Amino acid sequence: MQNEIINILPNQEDYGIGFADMAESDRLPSSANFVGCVVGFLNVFVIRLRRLLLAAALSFERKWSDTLDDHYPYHYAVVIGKKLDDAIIDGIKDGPTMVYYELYKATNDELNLITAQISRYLLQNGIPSVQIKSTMQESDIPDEFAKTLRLNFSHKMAATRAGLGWIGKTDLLVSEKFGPRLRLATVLTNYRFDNLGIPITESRCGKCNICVEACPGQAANGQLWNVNIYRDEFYDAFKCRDMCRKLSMERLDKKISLCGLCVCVCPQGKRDE
Ligand code: B12
Ligand code: SF4
Ligand code: SF4
Repeated sequence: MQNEIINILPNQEDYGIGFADMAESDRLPSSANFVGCVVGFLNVFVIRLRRLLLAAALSFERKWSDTLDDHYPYHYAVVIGKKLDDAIIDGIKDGPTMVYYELYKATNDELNLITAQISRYLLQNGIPSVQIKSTMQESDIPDEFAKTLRLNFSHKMAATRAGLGWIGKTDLLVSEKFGPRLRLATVLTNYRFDNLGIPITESRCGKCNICVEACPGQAANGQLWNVNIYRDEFYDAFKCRDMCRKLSMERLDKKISLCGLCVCVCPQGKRDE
């Protein structure tokens, strides 16, 4: 089953693919003995309390969950990452370009086609699934989005669960092979694949701070990610969005949110120059 899905990819060198168990178990420490259980309980309690306090601090707004639990009754995911063209990504070192915008649209189309093919293949084998497109249509975006800049599904979370990479200091999925030069799409299903990826639960950025320093919106504070840290603790999506809008208007004369300097400068996955 997995090999057939992998074979749907048109060219395996330019893609990352992973199979994920989307359950939230990584937040819970595995406690084999009584002391472990107590520590585990306290840990979970502290994490929950911290979440509650954070939520309260955010004006009692309902925060969108970082997990699937509330919204999708699916346990497993196929995550596809399409590598972005190096020459085009290297070309955005001073801000977004028209060719980057074109690449962004073309890659979305390509990913949507592949995930549709995977869904179709699963269905032919009697397995229901749902395709989560690379980008949502304007009409599908919930009203709350304007206040939170969060959707109820994170491709990046599916990717860390599939073992494809970690979350970098400017909140991008960073893979060992392609760095952040990837665009993502997902298919969700309840079919348990035989070879699931090993989830990555913490950052591998170490002391690197290149994207934090290069970010023109000063959107990140340099804190390292792990699965118990919320996005808003280390990265300000509003600062990023505002800078993306400003640069898109200045450089492309378009009301969109493109920047991508953090994608361009990351040394992970960069070709030798
Ligand atoms: C809303 C959105 C934006 C907003 C907010 C960005 C943000 N980082 O939240 C704005 C407009 C600012 C934006 C900008 C850009 N975006 Co955008 N955006 C999205 C979108 C549609 C939803 C993101 C969302 O809801 N986030 C909510 C939070 C909660 O989730 P998250 O940040 O995705 O991930 C968190 C959790 O998943 C958690 N997590 C990860 N693993 C695990 C595991 C467990 C167990 C748990 C509990 C949690 C957990 O860690 C993360 C940080 O807390 C996604 C598509 C999608 N549906 O995923 C694209 C997406 C994130 N964007 C993408 C890109 C490329 C960009 C831009 C480069 C575009 C550009 N401007 O040129 C910039 C870069 C921004 C940046 N540095 O992150 C790519 C990222 C690819 C990658 N390699 O990471 C995505 C995935 C689109 C895609 N199909 O590939 N974007
Ligand atoms: S997209 Fe631009 S503004 Fe947003 S985090 Fe990356 S470098 Fe900063
Ligand atoms: S530039 Fe450095 S800090 Fe930023 S994501 Fe890449 S490795 Fe991590």
